[in-house]
Amino acid sequence: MNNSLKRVSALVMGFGIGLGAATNAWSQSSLEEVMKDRGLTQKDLLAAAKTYTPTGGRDEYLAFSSGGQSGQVIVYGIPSMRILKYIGVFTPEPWQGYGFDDESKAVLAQGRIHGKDINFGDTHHPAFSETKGEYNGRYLFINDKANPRLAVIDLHDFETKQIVVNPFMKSEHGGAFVTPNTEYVMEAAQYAAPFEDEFVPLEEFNEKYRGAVTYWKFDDKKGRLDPEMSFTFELPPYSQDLSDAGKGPSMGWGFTNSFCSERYVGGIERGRPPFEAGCSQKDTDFLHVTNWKKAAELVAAGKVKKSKGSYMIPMDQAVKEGLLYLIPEPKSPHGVDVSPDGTHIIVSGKLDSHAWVYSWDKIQKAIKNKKFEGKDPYGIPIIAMKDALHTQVQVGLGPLHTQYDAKKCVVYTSIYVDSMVTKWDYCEGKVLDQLHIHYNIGHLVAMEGDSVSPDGKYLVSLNKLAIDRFNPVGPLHPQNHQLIDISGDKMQLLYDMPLPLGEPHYVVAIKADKLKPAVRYKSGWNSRTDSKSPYKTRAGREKVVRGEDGVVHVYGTVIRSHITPEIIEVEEGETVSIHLTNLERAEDETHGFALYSQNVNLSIEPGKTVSATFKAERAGVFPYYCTEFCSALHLEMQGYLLVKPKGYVAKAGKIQEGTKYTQADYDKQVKTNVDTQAVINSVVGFITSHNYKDFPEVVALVEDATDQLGFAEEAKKKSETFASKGDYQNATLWAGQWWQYQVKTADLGLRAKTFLEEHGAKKVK
Ligand code: K7E
Ligand code: CUA
Repeated sequence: MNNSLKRVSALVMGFGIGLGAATNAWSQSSLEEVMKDRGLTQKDLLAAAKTYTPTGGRDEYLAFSSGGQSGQVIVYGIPSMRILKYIGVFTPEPWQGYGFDDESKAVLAQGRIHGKDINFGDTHHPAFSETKGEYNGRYLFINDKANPRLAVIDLHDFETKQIVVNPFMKSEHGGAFVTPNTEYVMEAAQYAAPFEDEFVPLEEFNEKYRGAVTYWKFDDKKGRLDPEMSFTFELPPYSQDLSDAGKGPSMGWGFTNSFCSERYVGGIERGRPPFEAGCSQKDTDFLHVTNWKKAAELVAAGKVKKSKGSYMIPMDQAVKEGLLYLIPEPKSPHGVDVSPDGTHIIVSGKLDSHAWVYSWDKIQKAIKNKKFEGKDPYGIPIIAMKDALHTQVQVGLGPLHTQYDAKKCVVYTSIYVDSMVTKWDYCEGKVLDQLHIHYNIGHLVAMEGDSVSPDGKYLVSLNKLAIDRFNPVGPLHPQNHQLIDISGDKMQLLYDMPLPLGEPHYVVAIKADKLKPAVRYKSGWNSRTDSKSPYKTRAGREKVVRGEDGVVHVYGTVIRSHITPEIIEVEEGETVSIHLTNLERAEDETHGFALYSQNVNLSIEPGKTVSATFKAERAGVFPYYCTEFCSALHLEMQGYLLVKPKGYVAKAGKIQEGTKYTQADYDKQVKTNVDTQAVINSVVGFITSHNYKDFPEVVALVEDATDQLGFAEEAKKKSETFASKGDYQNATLWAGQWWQYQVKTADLGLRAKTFLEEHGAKKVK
């Protein structure tokens, strides 16, 4: 290797020297010694072998966890339990620039309520989009319990695209649950409240406070929920809880729990018994059965009126049209889970030690024969428990949620009070196995557990308390997600994963190979609207425009290792809108942009265009820089926003050069550049003599390298022009820039070469 190649390689290939020594130290200890040192058993080793993923390895499943109060979604791999991403949803997330760039601010602004920004969400239930009941890997939905909202995340880039606010509810819980072809996303209210946005006294609770379930129409082509075509069922004020959509024979129907059909209103400070006493008096609550298919037909036929801009089906209309029924269910229920084949529905009551299995066949017969045991105070027909129930099974104290296995009839129910998972057979009605977890399990998730064909294999237990499982970190403990192997007859606990970001309620897990996320955007892309940004800027077309809107628009670009423009001048009081396009095509070459004291912090992934608009209220000097360590000259990726006082008159003179250069400096730089070019040529020779066009990753790198080489050529011309005029100051500086572009070309070229070598590229003639 010649000297300049070494220099370039050292510069561009990073700083990883001396790994060999560490490897040797490892190999000195035997497995037995490590086991002894760390006090590991054979069982531990087996568990480790089932979860350990060697460097570069991939997971079989990806889990999408609610981030609880963080208002985010957490993505991790199964079985490794390694966290891969936090997706900003209802909450600003600085690293992704979410809630900082204008484009994502517009998404968060969709979630405003009565004009107020709400910068958190109490996320509970994520759900995948489905085709014929199978996860299709295209979208993820998640709800916000505190401020009744739903969000749409596109799994093409793992970004939040839309937030909708429920026009009727004041809180919700039973969302997001998806119908088998993602026709609708269910969202059910939790705490009853008046539909109007005005004061209604609690004395009018029974008459004016209402529950509801909304079926949000999903427009599959646009990838967005369509509020115009969505409809809501008015429901009694029973504190609706979770929902699930029917499938197979129960396709077209939805199921929603309730936990306070007593309609009790507390007021402990007024001497009234509290909510908890009044809401747990009756032995049963009501499962609500709604017919969304028929409701959609009524909407299409123009038979449903709109209220607050959205379709609303009043209870009397729902009853008259046969769209709404009630069935008694175990006291204070929580989960309602429809079986993969759609024939059974399992409901667990927190205050009942049984899980109740309903038969859809029986429910349907009762509806068909109009066999009801009576009506509730709102005139809704009630199907008798005996006319709907298949069986009841004693599963443990405080059963909550149920997941279905790949094996027929086998289910897993979370047992909150007893801190365990019960595996049981809902066809035969018998318990098969029980496993203690740590501690107080809430939801649990099996692989593809909500689809029509669950995979089984692993179960994750989402525990409410961690207590003594991890190193103490103060009174607020992390959450504990425990991985359980369910492939055999006996459940086996494999691994504890601490999750320190809000209280996740539910997780959904999908086969990793169903996801096909992009590695870059189309050039100049607004990722939030999924369209070309009007601010897209190409290399060499950077400009500053004082627009008719009175705003100073900066059309800029970022690429290793400079931001263009590097100097922005505005006047005090002007509004500035900085639009930056990342010109990179190479994988993982994200640039950041942070600006002093203006709360501007952007993430610009390859191809993306983002904007930041702010008022330059005060005169001053505001440095900006790239926040991602993107290249050896990352620290030099910087610039200045100069906010001049009103009426400022520039002093004569120019920028003083800190260092002076001579012809000798110029000649030295040119020599380096000529050597570097030889290296580049040899790398290019290697690439073009192989079938690199068969590797899209390499094609992208080559495109970027070609761009950089083009820039090098331009800088070279400039340096030569200055040299010919004897201006060695500028000649040397431009020769330096010429070399910078060469280094980036070489970096990309070497990355491409390594990729080809590692992926067995073939030589072509
Ligand atoms: Cu916490 Cu599904 Cu909101 Cu149960 S929910 S635990
Ligand atoms: Cu771009 Cu650091």
